[in-house]
Amino acid sequence: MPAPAANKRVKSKRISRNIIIGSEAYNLPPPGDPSRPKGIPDDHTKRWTVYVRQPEGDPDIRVWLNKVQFKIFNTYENPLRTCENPPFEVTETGWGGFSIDIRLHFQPISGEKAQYRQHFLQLEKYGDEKMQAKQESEGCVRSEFLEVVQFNEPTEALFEALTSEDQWNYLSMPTKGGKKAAMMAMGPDGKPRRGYPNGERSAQLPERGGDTVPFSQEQEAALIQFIKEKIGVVEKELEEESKKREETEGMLKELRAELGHEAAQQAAQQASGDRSRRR
Ligand code: SLL
Repeated sequence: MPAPAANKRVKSKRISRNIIIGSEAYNLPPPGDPSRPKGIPDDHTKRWTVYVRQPEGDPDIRVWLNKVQFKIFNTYENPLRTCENPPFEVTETGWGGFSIDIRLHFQPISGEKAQYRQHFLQLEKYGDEKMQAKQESEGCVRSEFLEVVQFNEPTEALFEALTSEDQWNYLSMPTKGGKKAAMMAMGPDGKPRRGYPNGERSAQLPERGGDTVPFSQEQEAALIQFIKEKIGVVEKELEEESKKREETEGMLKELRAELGHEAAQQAAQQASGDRSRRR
């Protein structure tokens, strides 16, 4: 078989990946405080980190993400910061929030141009009272957004990589949180059983979920079952209501026959009033 090409596209396929773009900010001890780190300008009140990372348990971000650039406020030294490897993050100190331009550079096999995202560096507490109380007690203000990156008609090479079992290998590396995440993502045979039963590759959900794998075929099937049951309940209620309606209409017909036109009209008005009040 020829190697998957980086210049041929797989028609009518689209694969998405999620990333988290966020920032965290902590208060610095005030100037003069012995615990304040040295060499920080006196007007800086916060230490912050801006980051791009993958949701826990997701397939390896490195399969498609090559490097990330963060364009921070231009009074900082070297304001265009480049991260060639994870963690894709920048840590600095400062006094004010600003908008950070983020460039996502894809792996060469993707044949994709860089994409841009923005993140506002939130340093001050925000949200309702409860949220602010939490930020206060933790001494940390975090602002995170889930972003989706879509690969529309990916190159053959990228499609191969995004549907490969290898993209889950990093989960079994003995890194922080890796082991547990790995166990959750794997089936009982230790393999993340993915793709179709006939062996054809796909970007479909893993068979089983876990703490760190929230979406799975198992969970999808349970949800479909739940919805089907609820549809059954609603259909039964509808049937009962239709039967009641038929009965009422039958009674109306009888009344019409018994009382003649005028009385029947009154009865009809009465009935329609009853119906609208019931709604
Ligand atoms: C703005 N929000 O958009 C303001 C500017 C800049 C914050 C905020 C220190 C920078 C440095 C710092 O925190 N600047 O030390 O270079 O106009």
